[in-house]
Amino acid sequence: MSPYLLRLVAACLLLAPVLAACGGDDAPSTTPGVITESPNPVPSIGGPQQQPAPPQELSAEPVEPSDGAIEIAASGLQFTENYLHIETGQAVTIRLTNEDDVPHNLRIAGVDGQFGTEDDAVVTPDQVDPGQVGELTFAPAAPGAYTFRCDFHPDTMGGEIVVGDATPIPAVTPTPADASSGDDTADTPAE
Ligand SMILES: [Cu+2]
Repeated sequence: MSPYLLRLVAACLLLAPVLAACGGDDAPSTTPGVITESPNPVPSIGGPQQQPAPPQELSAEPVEPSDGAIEIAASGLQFTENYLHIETGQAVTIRLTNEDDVPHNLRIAGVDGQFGTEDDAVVTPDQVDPGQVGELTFAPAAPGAYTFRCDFHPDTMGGEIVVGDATPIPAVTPTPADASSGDDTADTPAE
């Protein structure tokens, strides 16, 4: 390559970014009056994400807090009250008394609709032993229906906390066919 060509190539390389920067794109990247919204991981308007269906038939009537608290029990491997209702913007303390002789707890899925994630609300202690009381405070950011469950009995113990005038998610009720096939396929070792 001749020295002349080399200089030409070098000049082009040096000029390329300048030409690209000057060409065409004369609109400023920030337009006055236009607010760019930043992504928000917590939906504040749309409400909670799709929640799992509770694995226990809901109580007929919703339970409202009394003095900011709702008292429920775990008894006979079920939540005694599992259809709870609070107003939008309200915080509620849920107190769970374990009347059984096995551990229970109560975990709310939170806005992401998933159990076992950071936005869950879980009673303290997270294992409520027989005779103990566990407690949590739930202050949802958005109205909607939130599912809770017992981590020790996730297939049989659960419920709904309805915030505002949302509709509770119906429980999954096993059909007789499901129940019998479930028994058939249950792999319990002979004792
Ligand atoms: Cu349980």
